Amino acid sequence: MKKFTSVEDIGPLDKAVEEALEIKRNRFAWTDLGKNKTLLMLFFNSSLRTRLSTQKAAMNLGMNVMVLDVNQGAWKLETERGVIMDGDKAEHLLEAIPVMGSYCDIIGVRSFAGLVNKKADYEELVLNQFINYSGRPVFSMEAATRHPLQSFADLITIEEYKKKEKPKVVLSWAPHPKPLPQAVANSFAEWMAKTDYEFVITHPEGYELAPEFVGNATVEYDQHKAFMNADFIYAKNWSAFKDPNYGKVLSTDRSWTIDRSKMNLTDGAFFMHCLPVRRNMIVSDEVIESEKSIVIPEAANREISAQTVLKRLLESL
Ligand code: AN0
Ligand code: CP
Repeated sequence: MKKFTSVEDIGPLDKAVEEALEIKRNRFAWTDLGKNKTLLMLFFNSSLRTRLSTQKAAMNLGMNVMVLDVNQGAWKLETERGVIMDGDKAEHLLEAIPVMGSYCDIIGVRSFAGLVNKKADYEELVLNQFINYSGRPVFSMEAATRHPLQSFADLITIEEYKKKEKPKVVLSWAPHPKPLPQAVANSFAEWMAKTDYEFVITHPEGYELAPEFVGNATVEYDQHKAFMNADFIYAKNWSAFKDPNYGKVLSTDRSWTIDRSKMNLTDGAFFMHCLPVRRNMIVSDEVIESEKSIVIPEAANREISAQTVLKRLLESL
C-alpha cells in the first residue's frame, strides 16, 4: 500500500479486518518491520485519539515517531499558490512539505475541512499537496472529506460485536453547537457501502451528505423510524453540505439527541461515536454510560486500524 486516504486504498475489507484482528491478538509480532524507520505525524488540528493511537501503533512496529503541531511552534504555513506572502504566514507548504519529507519515511496528516470553500475542501487540496510533493507514503489522520482510520476502526468494532451476519447499522445526525466537518460521516458511509450490512442514514432535512458518499444507502428523515430494529447506532454531527449553506449549523434541535427512549426502539443496538462527544447534545449520559455503549472499545481499535495501515505502508517501502 503506497498511501491511505480512503477505503479504496485498503483493498478487500474482509482481508483487512482479518489482518487487523491478527495484529490485535499479537501486536508485537512485527517489531523489526519499523526498525530505523521514522513516522512524522503532522497536525493542523487538535487530536487526542489519533495522536496517541497512531503513535502507539508505530511504536508497536518498532518505528521512531516525530509529532509536529503546525499551529504550536512551527511557522504559520501558506497553503495557496500565487499568494503574495506579506501577511502573518512565514513559510509556504510547497517548501515545508519536501523538507519534512526529507526527515522521515512515512507521513500522517490531519487537516480538517475549512468549511468555507467547498471546492477546495472536496478536492482535498492540502492532503494532495502532501501526496504530490513529500516523496513519501502519506496517510490521512482525518482530512477535509474523510477519516479512514476512524472508519476502519469502526468496521473492526462492528465485526467484533455483531450478533447477526448482516446487522442493521444506522448513522444518525445529532445536534452540536459548532460547525463540524462531514468527514467522519462521509467516510463511515463509504466504508459501510463496501459491506453487506443494511445501512441507513438519518438526519434533518438540509443535512444531506454529498451524493458520492451517500451511494445506495437508505436516507430516512424520521429518526424514530430509522432506529427501528437497528443493531448499531452510530451518532455523529456534521454541518450542512448543500449550497448555499455549506459549513453552516442549520439546527441544534435536541429532539435529535440520542437518549434511552430512542435506543428502546432498536433491537438492543450498540451505541457508537468516534469521540470526542458532547454529552446531552449528541447523546444522553445514560446512553453513553450504558452497557450497550461501545465507544471505549471503538476508540481502542484506533490503535489496531493504525497499526494495520502502518504495517502495510512499511511493507511497501
Ligand atoms: C472532529 C470532526 O467532527 O471531524 C473530529 C472527530 C474525530 N470533531 C470535532 O472537532 C469536535
Ligand atoms: N476520533 C478521533 O479521531 O479523535 P481525535 O480527534 O481525538 O483524534
